[in-house]
Amino acid sequence: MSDESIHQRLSAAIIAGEKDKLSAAIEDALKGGTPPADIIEKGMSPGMKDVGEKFARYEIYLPEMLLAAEAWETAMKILEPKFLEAGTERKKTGRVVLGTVKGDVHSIGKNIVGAMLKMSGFEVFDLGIDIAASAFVTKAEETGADIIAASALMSTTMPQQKSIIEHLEARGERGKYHVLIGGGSTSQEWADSIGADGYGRTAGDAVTLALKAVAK
Ligand code: B12
Repeated sequence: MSDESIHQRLSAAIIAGEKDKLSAAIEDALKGGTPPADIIEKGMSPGMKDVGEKFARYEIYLPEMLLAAEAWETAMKILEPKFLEAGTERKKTGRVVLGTVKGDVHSIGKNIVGAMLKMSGFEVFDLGIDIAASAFVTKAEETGADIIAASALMSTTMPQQKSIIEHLEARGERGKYHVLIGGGSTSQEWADSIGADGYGRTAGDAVTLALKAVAK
C-alpha cells in the first residue's frame, strides 16, 4: 500500500471515530515500516484537523468530536510504547514540565509532545490538563526543570500561556526556564508577543526547540 493511501486510511478512521479501523490501519502501517511519528503527523493529525473544521462548520457536533478523540486515545496505546522503546536507551537530556493550561481540557497534542520528548531522552513531568499558571512554575522549581512547555488549544485559554511568563517575572525567575508554547491556534507571532522562548507547530518542533534549549 502506498504512503498516501495508508495516510488516507488513518485519516478516514479518525474522522469516522472508528477505533477498530484505526487500530487495524496502524498495525498495517507499522508492518509496512511507516515510522510512528509519520503515522501521527501525516495520517492521524490531518484527520483530526478535518474533524475540527467540520465542527466549526456545524457539520458535526460534540459527540462526533469525542468519538474521534477516543479513537485517537486508543491509537496512542499502540503507538506510545513504540516511542518509549526508542527513548529508554538514551541518557536523560533535560527536564520538562508539561501541561495544558487552565480552562483547557485538550490533551491529545500535549500527550504527543510528551511522548516525543520522552523518546528524545527528556524527563517529562506531565501535570495533565486544566493547569494553573502557578502550578507550572511550582513544579518547575520542585523538579529543577530546564523547560516549561504549555499547550493551549482555544483562543480563550491562550492568555494562560502569558500568565506563566508573568508568574515567572513576578518571582524574578524568568531567566531560569525556557518557556515553550504550542497547540491549536497559537503561533510564532503569539509566542513573540508574550515573550515565550519558542513556539512549536508540531510535536517534532517541540523536540527540536527543547534540544536547542538544553544545548545552550
Ligand atoms: C479533539 C477535540 C476536542 C476533544 C478533546 C479530547 C482530548 N482528550 O483532548 C473534546 C471533545 C473533549 C473537545 C472539547 C472542546 N472543544 Co475541542 N477540539 C478538538 C479538535 C477537533 C482536535 C484537537 C486535537 O486533539 N488535535 C490533534 C492534535 C495532535 O493537535 P494539537 O493539539 O494542535 O497538537 C499538535 C501541535 O499543536 C503541537 N503542540 C500541542 N501542544 C503543544 C505544546 C508545545 C509546548 C509545543 C511546542 C507544541 C505543541 O504538537 C501537537 C502534535 O503535532 C480541535 C480542532 C483543532 N483543529 O484543533 C477542537 C477545538 C480545539 N475545540 C474547540 C472547542 C470550542 C471545544 C469546546 C469548547 C466545545 C464545547 N462546546 O464544549 C470543548 C472545550 C472544553 C475545554 N474547556 O477545554 C475549538 C476551539 C476554538 C477556539 N479557537 O477557541 C476547536 C478549534 C474546534 C473548532 N474549530 O471550533 N475538543
